[in-house]
Amino acid sequence: MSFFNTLQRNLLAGAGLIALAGAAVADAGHEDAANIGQSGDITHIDRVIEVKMGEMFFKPNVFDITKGETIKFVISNNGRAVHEFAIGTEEMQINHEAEMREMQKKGMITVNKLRHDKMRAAGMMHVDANARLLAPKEKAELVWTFSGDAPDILIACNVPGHRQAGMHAKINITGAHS
Ligand SMILES: [Cu+2]
Repeated sequence: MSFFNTLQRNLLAGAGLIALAGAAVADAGHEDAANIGQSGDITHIDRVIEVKMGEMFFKPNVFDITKGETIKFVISNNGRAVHEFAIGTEEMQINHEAEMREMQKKGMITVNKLRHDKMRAAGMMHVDANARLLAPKEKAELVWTFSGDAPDILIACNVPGHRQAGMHAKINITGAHS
């Protein structure tokens, strides 16, 4: 299963399919199927966190989360380059970066533009339950329930080179949500 699921945005509007996409993503890390949680229910949000992206950072870059909490991330790309906000294990981030490199090679992603037309043509629409890829000045939301038990979840930008340049953020999951 590819980290990039190819479900169309309109299909993802169905709640059942959101859950499906979340499961597919969790399976992306091969046999051990790291559990990183799932797409959250937008009618049961515990907390809203605003995140700014730029070269090469997330602000904030540490997220203290209670296990089971549903967070709505409101993500802005205030930078000049394309940036991504992706929740995943180290292994998932590495796999994702490899696919992103492919997309870059095929011209779907340039330094500062997203070519949705090319992604669509290749069947690689970048619609993942656990990630948002944003062109400069774009904004997006991502609702996630941190119910998983994978010990090494982080947030990273997998535009090739960005994570290595420091574009990653720590997620500390503690306790249990009441
Ligand atoms: Cu980036």
